[in-house]
Amino acid sequence: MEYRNDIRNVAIIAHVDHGKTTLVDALLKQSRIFRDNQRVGELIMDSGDLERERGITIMAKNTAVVYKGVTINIIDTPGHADFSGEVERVISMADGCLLLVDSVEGPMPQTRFVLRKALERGLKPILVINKTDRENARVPEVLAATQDVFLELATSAEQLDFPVVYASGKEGVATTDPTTPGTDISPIFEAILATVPPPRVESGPFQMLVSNLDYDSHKGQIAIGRIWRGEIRRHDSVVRVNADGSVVPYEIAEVFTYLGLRRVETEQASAGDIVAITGVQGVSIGDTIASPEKPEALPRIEVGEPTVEMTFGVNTSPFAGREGRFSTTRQLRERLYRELETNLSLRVSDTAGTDSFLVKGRGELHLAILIETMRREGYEFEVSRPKAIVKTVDGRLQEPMELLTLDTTDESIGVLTDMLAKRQAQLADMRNMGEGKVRLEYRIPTKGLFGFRSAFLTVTRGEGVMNTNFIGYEDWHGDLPSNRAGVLVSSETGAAVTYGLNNAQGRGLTLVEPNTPVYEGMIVGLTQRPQDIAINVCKEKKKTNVRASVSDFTIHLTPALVLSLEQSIDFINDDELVEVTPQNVRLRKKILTETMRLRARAPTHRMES
Ligand SMILES: Nc1nc2c(ncn2[C@@H]2O[C@H](COP(=O)(O)OP(=O)(O)OP(=O)(O)O)[C@@H](O)[C@H]2O)c(=O)[nH]1
Ligand SMILES: [Mg+2]
Repeated sequence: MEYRNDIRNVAIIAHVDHGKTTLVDALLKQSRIFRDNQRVGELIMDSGDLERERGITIMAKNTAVVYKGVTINIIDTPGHADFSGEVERVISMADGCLLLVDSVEGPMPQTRFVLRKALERGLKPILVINKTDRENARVPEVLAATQDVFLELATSAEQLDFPVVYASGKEGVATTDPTTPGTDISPIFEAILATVPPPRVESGPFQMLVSNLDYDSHKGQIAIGRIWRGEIRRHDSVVRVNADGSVVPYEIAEVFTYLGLRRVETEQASAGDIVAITGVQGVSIGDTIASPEKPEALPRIEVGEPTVEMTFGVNTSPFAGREGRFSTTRQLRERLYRELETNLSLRVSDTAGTDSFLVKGRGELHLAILIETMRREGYEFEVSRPKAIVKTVDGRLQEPMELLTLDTTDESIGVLTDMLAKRQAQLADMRNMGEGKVRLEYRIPTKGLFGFRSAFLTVTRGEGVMNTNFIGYEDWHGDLPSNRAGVLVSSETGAAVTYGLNNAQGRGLTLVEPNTPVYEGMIVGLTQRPQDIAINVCKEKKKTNVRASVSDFTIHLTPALVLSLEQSIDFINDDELVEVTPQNVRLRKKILTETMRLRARAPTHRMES
């Protein structure tokens, strides 16, 4: 067997926020692939709009640097558990990984998840204790705790023999000796060269697994992946091997490899290279592209099952068709099914109702990001309340469970314990993290998590950090009563006015500002009462001939409460919907008129025969 010493393929994996993308910045900047005067900024790989706005990585991406004549292909992955499918999607391109662990937080549930995936795949790990510049870094404890995780997950003694690098991605320094501060990031490069095995080269007819897709308006679809066997040149004839073994022929247009943030056209690429190729259309992630001489499919990429579902439907609100560019069933359907080509842990299916689709994902954030992306593309539609995906195993109803990790302060424990008991959570672990900080771990049904995030942030005044990880299915824990109070529902269609909103504020908090167009059945506020209240927020003060008293002129409205898209999705009940358009996110009752709602609620009369 031959090896290519001019290449290393390495994935960067970690729990959310442990500094993966920042470390990639340092690797890119210090490998001198940018011109000296080029401004490159921060979190360079987080190039998506939503990634920049939220400061999180959503999609795995690759880049490459050259160090001592060796091309190092670097794959940055997301750390948020909802995007675990991305890690599973790209990890097969690598032969080794950098496992980052925050020197204060230590190993977290997602650290364990991604390390398990990497070890199962046989990746050679390098442990990076990161953010060592942090004030209360606990390097020795974090190292010991991470070693325990390795002990638990390693499948061979060899996997326990990993190098450790201490780094601050932010300061761009690393060292292998914790007592000697680093001066640059080169110890990471050196560890990669020494530890990550060079790719094995299999000679024979071309074969590559598509791990990512891109699109170029001139070149069409771009398939990205690692070549496993043989080589490829432009104008080569290839076939796409489908899941059923059938093949579709293509001619390769161009072949690119990576350098920094650019794709560089190349004459020829071979086994071990990560390439982007054009000329193949209609490809999905997981497809194999191979030489027609030997059209064998590589094992498809397996990703974890979705746990949360919601329906996406055509917008049925009275304002439908006003704000979106794409609003028909056909457009919605086409867009959702297209998403499946790249979003591997997503599932879409038709429903009995012809105007809506069932969409399943790995968590609320996974689905919320899809909704936000679609609305920015100009789609308008409505979505239902998320539900945990239940299944029947051996005749027993089962539901998904999560490990919930909360980092908070001592004072919040009491309130959180009460809140979580109502959501069927069980305390699994409680650790004192020093200085009044605690880490709580709960086992909780996925359904119990809906609406919890915003409640948790309120309780901890935005200071708490919460993480969830899917741990498996368990027997159904019983129904959960809705713990939300009623809402204020507009009884009219028109524009909300100060007078009407002021009345509404007598009953609760309002969600709309004066002059906002509202419709009958739209949710315009929240109450403390258990029941919904229909209210006319368009109501003007009666005009009288009598001069108004001074107080009438000076109505001071409390500013409307603005719910984000995720909060809106979290907030609604089963009889409600979120209407999403490029300009607005509105909440509404499914049934718009109060009479019809009351009729639907009333016990149905049995027909006497
Ligand atoms: N003190 C300190 N902060 C860091 C360091 N590296 C990253 N950060 C900060 O940690 C936060 C998260 O950094 P990212 O690089 O986006 O983390 P990530 O692991 O890529 O996050 P996800 O991709 O969303 O999982 C940012 O606010 C960074 O500025 C470091 O070495 N030291
Ligand atoms: Mg990142």
